Amino acid sequence: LETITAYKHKEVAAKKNAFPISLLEQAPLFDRTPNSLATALRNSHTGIIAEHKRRSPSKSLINASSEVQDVASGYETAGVSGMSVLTDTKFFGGSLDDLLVARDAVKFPLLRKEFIVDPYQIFEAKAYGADAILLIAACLSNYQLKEFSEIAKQLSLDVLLEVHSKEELDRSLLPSVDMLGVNNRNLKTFEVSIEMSKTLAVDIPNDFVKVSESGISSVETIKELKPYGFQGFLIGENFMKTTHPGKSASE
Ligand code: IGP
Repeated sequence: LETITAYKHKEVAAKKNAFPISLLEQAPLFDRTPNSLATALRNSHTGIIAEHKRRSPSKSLINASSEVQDVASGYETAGVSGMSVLTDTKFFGGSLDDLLVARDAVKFPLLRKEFIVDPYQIFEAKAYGADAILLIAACLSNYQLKEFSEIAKQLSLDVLLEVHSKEELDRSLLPSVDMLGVNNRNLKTFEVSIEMSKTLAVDIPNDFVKVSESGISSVETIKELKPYGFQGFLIGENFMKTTHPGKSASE
């Protein structure tokens, strides 16, 4: 995780020079009215956020052949609540262009899945058509969590804040956060356990939409997690490893 965040700081520094925030604010999509992911999850019975993920540090190649517009339309047709688009290139093989292509293809809520370490990336999310951003507690200080989530709210973006421990959860219960995500995958060891969601669920107040992330591979797992108050389920690999991710999401 330290490797990734250090890389992200460098990436952002280079982009800021080439393309300052003042230019991002002029992007046509910057004035678009977002479609709330939190609201979509609250109003849904299934609550699936389906992810576009080509590869990952833990699994290397997942899907090299699907086109992002087909994946996005497939997910939307399948009736999931929203889509997560990985925009990191170096570790996950995604891009901001993927987000733009998905935005052009669908109307449902899109989450920018990125390691956000600088407010610049929140403005980027907005300029490329996202409705929500991910913030990862493990990458950010208390001050940053508050500052970054407030910036997102000013831009009318929903915030999904990801935690992996009680300590991270305790410093994440902020009024500017809409959804709290429990990552079942430990970002340091890549170990996956659904028990993580169950353990932390009891300490998440009901005013947050609870999202369980990673390692979800069956309807049984979703049924198991619902009694703990989860309304959102972030699923990537299980759909992306198939030839038609959208078709898998509808089954
Ligand atoms: C999806 P999975 O096991 O269904 O492919 O997981 C998603 O939760 C995972 O990609 C993820 C992630 C992240 C990726 C969760 N948090 C933070 C990158 C950064």
